[in-house]
Amino acid sequence: MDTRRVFLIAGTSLTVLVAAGCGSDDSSPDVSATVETPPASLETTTTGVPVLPGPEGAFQLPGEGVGDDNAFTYDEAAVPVGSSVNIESEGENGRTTVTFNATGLAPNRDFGVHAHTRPCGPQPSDSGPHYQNDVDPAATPEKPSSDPAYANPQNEIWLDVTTDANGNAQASTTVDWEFRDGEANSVVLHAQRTMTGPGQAGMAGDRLACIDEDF
Ligand SMILES: [Cu+2]
Repeated sequence: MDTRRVFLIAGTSLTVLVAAGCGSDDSSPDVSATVETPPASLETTTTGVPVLPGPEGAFQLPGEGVGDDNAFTYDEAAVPVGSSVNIESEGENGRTTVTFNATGLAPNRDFGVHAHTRPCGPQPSDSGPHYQNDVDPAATPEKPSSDPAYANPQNEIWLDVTTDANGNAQASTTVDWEFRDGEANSVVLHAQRTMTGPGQAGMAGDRLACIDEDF
């Protein structure tokens, strides 16, 4: 009996310690499950080179970012802290395929998703306009391209999704071009599906979240 009780107490303490060890976002113990992997990976990294593991793609509030790759949510209801996005981009022989995998977003809702030019920042607008292969000559910083001849899913990267009941979603797109080096730096999640009509093409409502991606 005594031994068992001691074991249970020890087990409990260990759990608390592990949870505390994850505590880069100590304000929300509920998300500890989503950040369990990073500490484990860090422990096995004995070379002294801090490989930033899991946090990549896990959304945080602006100002709480870790490392160079930021993933910010500007709307915690739609894109909860700890939800995550994984983006893969493969360019080859003049074609590029980008895939988008999200977990833990708000369930059963639409998101417009695009590649944007600038890195994420504290403000939703920091990520700049959409990356375009053929750049719309009429676009300005104040008035981004909304001409369907340029703002379309063949000339930009669009990865609109509808989440399932668990808030998960996948999308993939292939375009007939490769990114110019350094000119696409983020992926932005918007509040609506992307519109296509003249004067509104490419628009998809508020920017809800942003993740750095070095295309
Ligand atoms: Cu966008």
